[in-house]
Amino acid sequence: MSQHDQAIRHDWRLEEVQALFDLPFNDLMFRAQTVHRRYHDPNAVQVSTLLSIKTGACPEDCKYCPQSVRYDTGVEREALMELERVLDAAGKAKDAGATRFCMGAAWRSPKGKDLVRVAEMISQVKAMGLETCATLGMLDDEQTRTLKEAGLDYYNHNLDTSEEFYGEIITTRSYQDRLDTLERVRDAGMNVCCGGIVGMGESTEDRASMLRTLANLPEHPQSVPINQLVQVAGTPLAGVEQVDPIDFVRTIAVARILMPRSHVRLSAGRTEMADETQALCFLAGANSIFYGEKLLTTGNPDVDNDRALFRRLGLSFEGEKCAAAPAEPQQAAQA
Ligand code: SAM
Ligand code: DTB
Ligand code: SF4
Repeated sequence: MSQHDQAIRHDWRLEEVQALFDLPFNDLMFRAQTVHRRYHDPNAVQVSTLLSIKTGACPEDCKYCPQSVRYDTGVEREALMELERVLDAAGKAKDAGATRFCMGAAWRSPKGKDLVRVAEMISQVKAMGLETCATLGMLDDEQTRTLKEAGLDYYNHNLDTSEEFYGEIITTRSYQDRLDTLERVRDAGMNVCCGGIVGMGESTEDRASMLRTLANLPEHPQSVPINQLVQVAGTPLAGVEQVDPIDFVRTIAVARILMPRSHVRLSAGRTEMADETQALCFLAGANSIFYGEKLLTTGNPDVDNDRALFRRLGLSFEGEKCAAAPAEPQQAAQA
């Protein structure tokens, strides 16, 4: 695809994005699927496995998050994980078919010698033949350089929601702080993984605004995770009205149209989602998932369930030919 591909735009207006959300569902899906097929294998899905390397007691106040020290969610504080345990988990993820291993820490930003330890985890996981991703909070220039030098492939840092709605969700760091970290990561030449959460009580306009901000960055994030809020008892967002599955699928479709080359990840929330909703998300252009029984602190579908779903849909694991191919005749479809 040429550098001057007209479909790769960074000048979306809010009304245009809003108009995509307002399309009849079938028209929206057709447009998303058309874009998807132009840039991607429509039946291949990238799979990443998550590990929480530092859990709980985070000083930030993100209202959705079970790891904030401010909410009583039952998540226990844990120290930074030992290297051996991280490598063990990475080995298991690789054996199960994951191609990327994402390490997450409940930090506002990394401190002192912790980053040196994380850098060692990154280089050793990479040496196992896995792509590496980390999500450690805000970064300064030197920290960004350290991660780049360790060989980090992707850095995850989400916008989470629109700039307009952001103040309702987080008060301990600004939208601009997030954009600054994203700029550092991009300028250091690492791949950016950046998306948000749907189902926090935001409006459709907020969803449109967040996706517009992502699409109008100087480069589209290579990976765009769209999370459905996992409601955790004790967080301020527990009990908020749940998102209509069709509206969730629309959000995926608009992300696909706005950022044609990016991997759009159907992220948190799959445990609570019907298989049919997930199938619509893949049809709308999602081509990445978190794979493995746990996200960071909450559950994710069993690997066996995901393999069965992939078989029913004829999907394969990107970069790992036949990892999910049927070993026996397809049965699940009749169930
Ligand atoms: N502490 C770092 C930070 O906030 O950047 C990294 C880890 S943090 C858990 C990574 C992302 O997970 C958040 O930005 C948010 O988008 C997502 N997340 C956290 N809790 C969630 C929940 N309950 N449901 C859906 N997504 C969630
Ligand atoms: C992302 O966008 N979603 C992931 C990952 N990036 C780090 C995290 C989801 C966390 C869900 C709540 C939990 O398990 O603690
Ligand atoms: Fe901390 Fe990240 Fe959770 Fe916010 S999302 S409370 S920064 S772990």
